[in-house]
Amino acid sequence: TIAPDWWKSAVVYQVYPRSFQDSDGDGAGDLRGILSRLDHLERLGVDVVWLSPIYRSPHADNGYDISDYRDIDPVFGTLDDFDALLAAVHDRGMKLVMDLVVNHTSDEHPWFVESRSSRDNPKRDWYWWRQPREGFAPGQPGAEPNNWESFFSGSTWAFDENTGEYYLHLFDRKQPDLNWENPEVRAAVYDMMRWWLDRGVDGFRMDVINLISKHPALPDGPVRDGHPYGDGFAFTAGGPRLHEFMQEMHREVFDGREGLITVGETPGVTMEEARLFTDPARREVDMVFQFEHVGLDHGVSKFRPRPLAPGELAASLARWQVALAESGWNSLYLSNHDQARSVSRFGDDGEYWRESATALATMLHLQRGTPYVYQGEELGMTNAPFSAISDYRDVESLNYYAQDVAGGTPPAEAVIGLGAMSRDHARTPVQWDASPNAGFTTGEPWIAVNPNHDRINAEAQYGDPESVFEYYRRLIALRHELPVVAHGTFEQADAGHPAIVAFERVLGDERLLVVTNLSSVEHGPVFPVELAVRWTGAQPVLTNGPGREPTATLAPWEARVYAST
Ligand code: TEU
Repeated sequence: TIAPDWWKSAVVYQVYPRSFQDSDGDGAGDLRGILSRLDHLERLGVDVVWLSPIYRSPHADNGYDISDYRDIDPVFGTLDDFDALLAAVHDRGMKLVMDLVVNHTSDEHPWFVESRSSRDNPKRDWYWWRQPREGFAPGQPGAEPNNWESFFSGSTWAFDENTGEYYLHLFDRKQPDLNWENPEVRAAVYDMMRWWLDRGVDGFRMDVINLISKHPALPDGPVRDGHPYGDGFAFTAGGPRLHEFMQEMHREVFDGREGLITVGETPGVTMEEARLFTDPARREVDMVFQFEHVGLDHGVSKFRPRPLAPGELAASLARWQVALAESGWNSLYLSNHDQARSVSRFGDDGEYWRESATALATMLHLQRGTPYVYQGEELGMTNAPFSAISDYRDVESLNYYAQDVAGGTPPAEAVIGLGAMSRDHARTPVQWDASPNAGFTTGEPWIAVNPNHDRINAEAQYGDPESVFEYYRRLIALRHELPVVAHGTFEQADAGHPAIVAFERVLGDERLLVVTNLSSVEHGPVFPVELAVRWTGAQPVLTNGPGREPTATLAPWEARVYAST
C-alpha cells in the first residue's frame, strides 16, 4: 500500500507533447517521441509525468480544445501508443497524470455539434446559450448577452446564425464552455474520468477547474477606463457551486482508488479558496496551482509587464507557505506551457544564466509543497529571440497582437510585449543536442527551435557537475533523501536584504537552511544571532557556488543549502 500523501515527497515533470520529441518527422512531438526520451526523466529522478492534452483536437489551442475525450489525436499517435507509454512509465517506477480539460470542449466535439443543431436539441443545455441583448441587432456589436471579455481577447460570446443565439466561451470561440449546472454534463465527465483511471492513469491536472461554476445570471462585469469589455472574473471563478462539484467529482471518481494525484489549475484563486480546495478533510483535490506569483509582473496587461523589485517573487511565495501551513498543500512552480521561461523572466539569462536558473530552482524546490518542473526548465532553456509576428503560433499572442494593432498600437511596438510574455517561449522544442533541429525532429519544427540550442542542450549537460541539469538532479534527490524537505515546516528567516531569500525547514530534530541571492549583485547575509549561532561552520549539502559557510557573502545568484543531522 502507498501512503495517501505520497505526492508530498514527489516531483512532477510536465511534458508539452507537441514540443517534446517528434518520432515521425512531421515536425510535432508525439507519444512515441516521449517514450524514446524516458531515460531523460528517469535520470532526472522525477516521480510523476504530467502530459498536456493529447486527446483528439482541432488544435485551436494546442489540444486544450478537445473533440474526443476518449481518443488520442493522430498528431500524437494512437491509444496503443498511449498504452505503451503508460506501461513504460510505470515500468520505470513513475506515474502518469493526464490533463483534464472539462470547463470547455472543442466546438467540434459531438456534444457541441448536437447542442448547436437546434434550440430544442436534448444537449442544448449542455452549454451556455443566451439570447441577443434586447434592442440590438443579433450578431452585431452590443448584442452580446453580457460584456465579458475572453481570456484570448474579444467578447466571450459567439453568435450562432443557425439558431439565432450566442454561446459562451471564456477562451477561444472554438472552446465553448460546458454548463456544469446540468447533471448530465457532470455525469458524462465523471464517466470519462473513470475510463482513464481504469486504463491505468494516476491522476489529473484539472484545467481552469475553478471556472466550472458560473454565476447563473451571468451579470455584466466591471469595466476599467476606456476598455471595450467588462471583467467577468467575479462571476466565473470560484462560483457558488464550485466546491459542491469538486466534492461530487471526488465521490464519483476518486473514492476507493489509491495512489492518485490531483491538482487543480486555478487562476486567480485566493488563499482562502486554495485551503478549501486542498484541505484533505474536504476531499476535493490534493493541491492547486495558484497564480499570484506569475501575475506579479503584469502591468496594465500581461503583455505590458513591469520589472519586479528585489525579493518580490519570493515574498509572494512565502505568503502562500504561511497560508497553507496548517491545512492544505502548495504546488510549487515557476514555469509551465503558459508562462515565459523562468530563467529569462525571473533570473538573468545572460551573464548569470546558470547561477540564476539554479538559484531560482533551489528557492522553489526546497519550500513546502510539491514541485513541478516544466520541460526544458531543467536545462535552463530561455525565452526565444522572436521578433516578428510570423514567429508566433499561440492563439492568445496572435489575438492580443491583432487587438493591439487594431486599437492603434504600431505593430513594431505591439510585438514587443509578446517578446517578454508570450506563451510560445515555453513552447519552443526541447533542446536535446546541438544538431540543426536540436534533436527534436528530422522534419520542419512546428515552431522555431531556439538558436541557443548550440550551447544549451541536454547532451552537453549530462554528467557535467556544473550543469543546470545535474543541479536539478541533486535538488530532486534531496527531496527524496531528507524527509524535512517534504514534511518540514517553513520558517522564513530575515537575512538583512530583500534580495537574499533565506528560510529554514524544520521536522523534529531535522533542520534545513536555504540561503539564496536572487539578484545580480553581491550581498552579505546578516542573520539574527540565534540563526547565525545555530549554523556557524556548517558546510552546504548543495550549492551552485564554491561552498562557503552560511554567513559568508553571497555572489550574484548564489544558492546554498545546509542540513543538520
Ligand atoms: O490556462 C488557463 C489560464 O487562465 C492561463 O494560464 C492562460 O493560459 C493565460 O493566463 C491566458 O492569459 C489553461 C491552460 O493551461 C491553457 O494552456 C489553456 O489555453 C487554457 O486553460 C484554456 O484551456
